[in-house]
Amino acid sequence: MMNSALKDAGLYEIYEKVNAGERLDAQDAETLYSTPHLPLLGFLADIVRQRFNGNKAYYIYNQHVNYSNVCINLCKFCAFGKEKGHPKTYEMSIEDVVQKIRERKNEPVKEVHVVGGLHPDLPYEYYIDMLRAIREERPELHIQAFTCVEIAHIAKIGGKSIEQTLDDLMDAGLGSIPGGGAEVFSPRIREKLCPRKLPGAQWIEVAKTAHKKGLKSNATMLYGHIETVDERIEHLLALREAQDETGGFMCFIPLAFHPKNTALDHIAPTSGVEDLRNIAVSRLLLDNFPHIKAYWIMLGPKVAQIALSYGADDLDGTVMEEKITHMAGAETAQAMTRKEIERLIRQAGREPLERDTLYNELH
Ligand code: V47
Repeated sequence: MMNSALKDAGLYEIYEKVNAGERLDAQDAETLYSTPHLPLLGFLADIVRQRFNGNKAYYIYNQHVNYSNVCINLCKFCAFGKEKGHPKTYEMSIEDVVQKIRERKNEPVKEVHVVGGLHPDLPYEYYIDMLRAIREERPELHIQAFTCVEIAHIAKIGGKSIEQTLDDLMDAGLGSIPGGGAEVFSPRIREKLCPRKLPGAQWIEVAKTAHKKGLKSNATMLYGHIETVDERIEHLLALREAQDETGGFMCFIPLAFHPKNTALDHIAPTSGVEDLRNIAVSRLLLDNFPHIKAYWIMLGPKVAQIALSYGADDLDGTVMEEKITHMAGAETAQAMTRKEIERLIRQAGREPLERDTLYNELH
């Protein structure tokens, strides 16, 4: 039955490769991005998911802190970053950040995810001292902070190399690096949407430099704006190549573009089919990434739950106070309880497992 359905859909050769654990190429990715047979795509991605993660689906008890929205990059897809002097900007002092951590000290938070805009004049020490202060307030917390783009910016502000900056940040308590800022690596997209942002090749260099120091990181791709399928495939293949070299990526997160309040608000939001397709193709192409995250904040809990049958094995977490997607019109809640997350996972037929940032199982 399944064989003939795969043959009729022109997906049988890819199925054979997936079954044999053979690597898919750009041509296969084109086929997967264009097939109308979504359930078959899910079937294929599920083979790889299961190989990596069996019946488990992960979540984390985490907290987000966005220290400032002042930004010199002003990317067209972003509703969060604002130019210095704009009436809607804010900037948290280190004490404000510590206060956010303190507020949840009675909760079993395992990770704090700290990111912000590229602030023109916060000094190098601000970032170092912030990590130290968080560590002092709650030493057991894993600090996942500063995207590769922020790290390059912090290095520039401090007049230091990426290596030295990473050493200083690690010394102050940096535990891992989140996957943001990757967007789409294509120079065409960067030129059109985020010309001031760190070029894709340099984003990868920062990640690889971190990996070589033993620091793990995540990777993302922002899809559903003006990127072509080929640009998505190039992005995924560049990440796969970097991962072959270092093995330092933990997780890949396809991020669904939210157009509201951005300079691209004429673009329609992504559809459920596109969301599931991006999860599935990433799972199939990134055969060296242990985890694929369906970030419920951006997908909505319903699509994120279905994504667990399309290659994803992680829903992210409790989050709390998310700003980047909500500024861009997300209608999801800003937090989910453990119980709600576990229910979504169980109903998808998976075993919910609370994890720490490095995917150690906690229960
Ligand atoms: O880099 C900005 C994206 C990213 C919009 O590593 C937008 O586990 C959609 O990377 N619509 C930041 N997306 C968030 C991020 C992330 C989130 C959760 C977990 C992890 C992880 C990483 O958000 C930015 C950018 O690509 N973004 N604006 C928007 N309007």
